[in-house]
Amino acid sequence: MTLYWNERAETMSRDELAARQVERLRATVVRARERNPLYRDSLAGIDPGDIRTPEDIRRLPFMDKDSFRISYPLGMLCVEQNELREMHMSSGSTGTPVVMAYTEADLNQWAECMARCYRMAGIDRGEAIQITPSFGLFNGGFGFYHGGRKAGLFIIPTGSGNTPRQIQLMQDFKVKALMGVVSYAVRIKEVLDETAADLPDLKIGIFGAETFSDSMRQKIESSLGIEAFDIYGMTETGGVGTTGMDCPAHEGIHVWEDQYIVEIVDPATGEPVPDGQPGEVVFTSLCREAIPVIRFRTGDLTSVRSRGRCACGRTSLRLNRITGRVDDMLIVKGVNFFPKQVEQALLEIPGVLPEYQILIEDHEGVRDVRILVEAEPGVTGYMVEKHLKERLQFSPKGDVLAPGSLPRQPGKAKRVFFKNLD
Ligand code: DLL
Repeated sequence: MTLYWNERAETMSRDELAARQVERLRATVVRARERNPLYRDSLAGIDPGDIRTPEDIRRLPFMDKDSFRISYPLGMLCVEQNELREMHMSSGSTGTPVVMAYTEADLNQWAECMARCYRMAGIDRGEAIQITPSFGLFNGGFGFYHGGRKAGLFIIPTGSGNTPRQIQLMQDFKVKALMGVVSYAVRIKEVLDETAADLPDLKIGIFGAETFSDSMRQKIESSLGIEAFDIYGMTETGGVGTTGMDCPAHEGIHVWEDQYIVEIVDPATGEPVPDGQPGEVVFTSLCREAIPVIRFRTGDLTSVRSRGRCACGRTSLRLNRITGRVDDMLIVKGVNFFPKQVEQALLEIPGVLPEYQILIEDHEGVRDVRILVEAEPGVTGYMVEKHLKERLQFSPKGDVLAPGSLPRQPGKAKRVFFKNLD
């Protein structure tokens, strides 16, 4: 098996990549402006000829989730509706849906990105994969599916739910690789323990849709006996895998830069931040037809890890794994932190299990944090409080619960809850 799905695209020199980006960016701007009134307005006054380097993208205005929401359902379309072949949708935090629609070429572009991810993880033609995200409006199930078809994989499309049966199928069909949202990997391990089923002979897990700490990743890897890859993507860029994944070197997420331009900007000012500095991720699609995005502010936070050639040979820029979302940051008694930091610290404590909730309690304007966490016998609230205080520089209360006490949710896990005690 070769290491690459598309060796030329994945290993081209950065100069060649930049030239391709400029050419595709110009074409995207011209098309969007010609075909959609919203883009005609927002891109008025932009001369595509002024785009000479990828950095010239800074001349273009930003868009964000609201751009999708106010144009619900298909106000951002740049093709005729009869050219559409599929749609996906995420409800988002406000409940106003974000819709992504696909032409045949868009589905092919998505499949191409996903096929690169599969090959990068070491999955070859004919090998069995099990797809556990739901098949429906959420892009997860179908994204893994389209890519699996293109890459010639044997697809077990279980979708979500019925974990004991999922485990049985992994065994019966000799599944090599498991696809899912991060918290589902934890659920599989729990059900394996509850039912005393044999550990399936999995080799690879591809997980995403939620931030996960390094300690969570290690726990998943050791409990399922797999190598875990971090796959990134979102409805607005076209779904899971469109924006990249980490490679076997696990030195950051490779962005498919011939398909997307990525920028990291200061969330407050929108100005670019230097490599290595944290900021908000912004994507521009270069090859999408139905709904291209131009400088889409994702709300996700991370930094550029490297623009150098990776040990795997790929030349694309690498992002550090996602820290959280701009609106996920919690401030308690003057200390800022992200849920991922709490997860990392919790899972460093021996005997603590990967199910937890962060409860923010407001009492007469004062905020306290209570951490509810499942753990094996022997772990005490004091142990949790002491470790979190050392690692996080503030003092949450720690409530240790028996395994299985916290509710399990299908899909993305909700970890943070707010409670007003007044
Ligand atoms: O969650 C796509 C996906 C499905 C990715 C399955 C990976 C696996 P949305 O529902 O639109 O799409 O949510 C996108 O989820 O902006 C991030 O905040 C978060 N997210 C996605 N992947 C990761 C990741 C899918 N690997 C939003 N690490 C994004 C951290 C992630 N956060």
